[in-house]
Amino acid sequence: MFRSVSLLSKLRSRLGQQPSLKDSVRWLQIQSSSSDLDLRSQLEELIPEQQERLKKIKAEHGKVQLGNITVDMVLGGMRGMTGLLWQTSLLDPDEGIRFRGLSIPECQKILPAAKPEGEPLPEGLLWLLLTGKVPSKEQVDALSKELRSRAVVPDFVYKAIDALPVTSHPMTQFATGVMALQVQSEFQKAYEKGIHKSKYWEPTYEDSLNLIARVPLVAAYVYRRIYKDGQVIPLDDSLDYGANFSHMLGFDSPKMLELMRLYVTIHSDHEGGNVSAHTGHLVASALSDPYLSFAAALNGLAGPLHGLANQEVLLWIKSVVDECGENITVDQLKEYVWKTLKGGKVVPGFGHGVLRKTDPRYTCQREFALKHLPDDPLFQLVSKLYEVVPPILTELGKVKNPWPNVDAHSGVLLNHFGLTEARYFTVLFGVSRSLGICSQLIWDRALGLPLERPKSVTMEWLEDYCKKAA
Ligand code: NMX
Ligand code: MLT
Repeated sequence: MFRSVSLLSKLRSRLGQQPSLKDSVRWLQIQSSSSDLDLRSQLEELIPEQQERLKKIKAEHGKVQLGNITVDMVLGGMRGMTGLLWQTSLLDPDEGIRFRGLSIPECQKILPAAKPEGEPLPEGLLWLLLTGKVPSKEQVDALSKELRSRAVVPDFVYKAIDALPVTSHPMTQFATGVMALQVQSEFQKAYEKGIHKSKYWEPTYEDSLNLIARVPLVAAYVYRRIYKDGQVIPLDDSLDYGANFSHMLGFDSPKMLELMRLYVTIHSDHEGGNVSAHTGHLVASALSDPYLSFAAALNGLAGPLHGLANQEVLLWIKSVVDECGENITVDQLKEYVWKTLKGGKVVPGFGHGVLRKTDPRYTCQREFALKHLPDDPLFQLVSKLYEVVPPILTELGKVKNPWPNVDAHSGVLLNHFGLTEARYFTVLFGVSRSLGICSQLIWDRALGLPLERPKSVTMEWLEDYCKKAA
């Protein structure tokens, strides 16, 4: 199966010039052949072969060099330093993310949807991330049902959130809820009972699926608590994962349900080095259970250079409108961007640690907007920013990627459908990221990946080393 995805990459280049053949052959290569509807039993089959694969890589290629570490890398946030194994997705600087080899447009085409030509169902993406296979609609429906049956949140979780002032940041309330969910960790219980290390992945799987199933309830509780007088909307047993999340937040329009399916799918995973994924993986490497690991990841996501940027973008766009009105001219917009930069601030939603072109997650959200809300004034402002900001960031001379990232677009879509509270946006990102981080955590335990512990050095060490090396 994993071989079929790598075969797919080879096929991709060979079939590049034959668009009519291309899609059907890809489809055949990666579609799940099994009719088994149970995700866990699929993993049981896959794990032994992947363990062998990793053993072989270690034995045959363990000493192969993957690059040189420079002082710039050590001082520059480890950019460009290959240092992690992350199976669920891979990021290309120019092309953007691929989930198990599939780009976002491919996922939109191939993954099962709720309706014809609709956006992918996040459960299908979860299946793909975990197994590397494209599930059938029946498999996705079975997973939807399983997630609904796991979506039970004990009252003490809500009480833990209620102990915080209602004015606390939504991410603080959300992470607190996730920490309270930890009380039910199967991994912790199993570890206390002395589980054999070869079985670690099993309670990790249970925790992960429970966590993924439960975080929308916790997130929706936080939203309704802060913005809707605490009037909670229960899960609807007839809805899929993304639609249910939107429903529990209080948004039931068919377009918003589609947006939420797309949103949860595209924010789920962005290879392993981003702050939230890396934090989750690092904390889990100490055998902390998925709840502890994911709560840590959320705290990284809550930083303004990472996930909180989606909040910052809408607040910034609204401040532009407040100051200059909706019909702002290009010259006024340029002036506003320069004012932001001269104030020692970043332009939120632009730039990236790895990407060097427009983020395909931005592009697919733009396509959604063109289809569903082309006349929205804030969407039109976002489109103007696409023209105005990159040349200015390029002119600065130091910005490595002047193009927009995922966060440049998401806020205006949510705002259009009535989810206007920018401070809440990062919680949505967090719910989605549970899919990617937890999928990889299951594989971390299945593959027996070790404690993460890189070497650090001091400035004295660096000076001394470089003197000797000169
Ligand atoms: N506005 C102003 N300055 C920027 C921007 C921007 N959008 N992007 C990069 N720079 C600056 C950066 O602050 C740094 O300045 P200095 O040397 O004075 O510290 C310089 O350009 C070089 O940075 P890069 O190497 O291009 O970017 P880096 O990899 O360090 O950081 C980000 C990547 C994403 C943190 C950065 O581009 C940024 O701050 N963007 C705005 C915040 C944002 O949108 N974050 C969301 C990223 C996506 N996500 O969801 O996580
Ligand atoms: C993400 O989705 O995690 C962000 O784009 C940041 C990153 O990849 O570094």
